[in-house]
Amino acid sequence: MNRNLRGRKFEEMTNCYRLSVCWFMLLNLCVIGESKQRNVLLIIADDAGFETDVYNNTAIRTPHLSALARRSVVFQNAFTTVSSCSPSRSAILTGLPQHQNGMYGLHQGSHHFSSFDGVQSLPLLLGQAGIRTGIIGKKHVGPGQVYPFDFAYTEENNSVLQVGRNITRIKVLVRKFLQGQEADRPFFLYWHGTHPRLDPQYYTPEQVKVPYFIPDTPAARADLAAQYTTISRLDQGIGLVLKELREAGFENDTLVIYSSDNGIPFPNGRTNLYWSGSAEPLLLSSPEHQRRWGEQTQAYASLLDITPTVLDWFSVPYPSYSIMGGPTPWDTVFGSQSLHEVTMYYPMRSVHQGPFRLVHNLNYLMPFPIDQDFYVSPTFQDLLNRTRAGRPTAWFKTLRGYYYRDRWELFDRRADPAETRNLAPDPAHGPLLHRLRALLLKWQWATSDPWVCGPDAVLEAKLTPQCRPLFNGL
Ligand SMILES: [Ca+2]
Repeated sequence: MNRNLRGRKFEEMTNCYRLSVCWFMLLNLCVIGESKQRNVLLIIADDAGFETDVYNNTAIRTPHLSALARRSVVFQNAFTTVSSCSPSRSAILTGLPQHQNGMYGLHQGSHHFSSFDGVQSLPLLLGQAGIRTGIIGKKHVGPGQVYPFDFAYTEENNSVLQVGRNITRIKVLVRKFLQGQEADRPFFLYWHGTHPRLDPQYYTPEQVKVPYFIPDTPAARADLAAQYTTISRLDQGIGLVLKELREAGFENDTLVIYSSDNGIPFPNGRTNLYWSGSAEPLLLSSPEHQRRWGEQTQAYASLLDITPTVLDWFSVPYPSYSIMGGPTPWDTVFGSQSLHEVTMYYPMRSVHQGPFRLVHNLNYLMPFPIDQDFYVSPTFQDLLNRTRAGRPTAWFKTLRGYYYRDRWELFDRRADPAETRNLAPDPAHGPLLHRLRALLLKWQWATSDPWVCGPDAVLEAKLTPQCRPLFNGL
């Protein structure tokens, strides 16, 4: 693999976003624009992680994901920029981090966040290029004019349980979409499966594998068993959807992408920018690159790269945002989170380069917030009860340590894969800290991050944008 691809200048990267990179470039896969019809099926799971045999978890059976993996390049280092549903989905569908597209938090209900009106999303650009667009399942982003789809069965016009969870119904909707295809018109179909926790439990708590960041307790094991069941249902859905694609004759001209929006809904997972909250499964199945099928790649991928990858597949030009960032090293991904629910203001920025992860917790003096769904989960309730009673938690952190974080957290995942030892205060790591801080800051400026000066200065954007000091002791 060409290690310089992520560092190449935009002018040299015919057709790739300056901010991110399309995966064809990253993997040295050549995509040549021609008259052959190409389609895309984008499958984004909800809160799914590595609970699949594709990623060597032998406690769960996901035969359809495994079959897809045999026709895919399997990414070992893929990351979301933000560990929250709507912000992540907006980033996936625009190629812009949440602070740049405006979707700072959840879209639905009282949270009410939306992308900026001028954002040119993937479905908008594809629609303008004459490509038929479809969405099935939870949409969770807005406003409507920024994310238009020709064919839409979402929570906006249906029961989300029917279009997001009922896999038989989803199969019928995929069939309906494919039967509506005009000859020679390409399509982009986006399927978003939805949440867990309502399914019968096919797995026992004893069967599950407990990752390092989850307490090994009966409560957490039961929750994990439910997560496995959800993934199994998703896997069945993937089997049905891919069968529809095959039977409609589109298997050999459709790029299939599978990933998830954010970390799994467990402590240190969703809403966190640690590895456990931001690492994602990623399968890229191109019918035109069969020699790469089954390959495992260590290349770093950001879910921001989905938009340029899909645009490249269709040979559709990129929007020319004046706010685009600069070239990114091939082994580097960035993270940016501001809120989840409207009350959960806890801005974080991160950079992950090779084995190193740096997290900047801007509001580190306040406790890390907990979301409503996670709060009522048996895993978290058990953690609270055990902590209050002074009983062992079987967790790798204390609640206090989870709530109160250092402003800068620097981890070396080679020596410390669980990210438990903060190296930022260690003078021996001073040069590394300095370098990663500079890299992160550069990305924030390049992507017009309104939070770029926090928490010790104010961004004064008039004339020459600059940080003006607050002298607040930070
Ligand atoms: Ca989610």
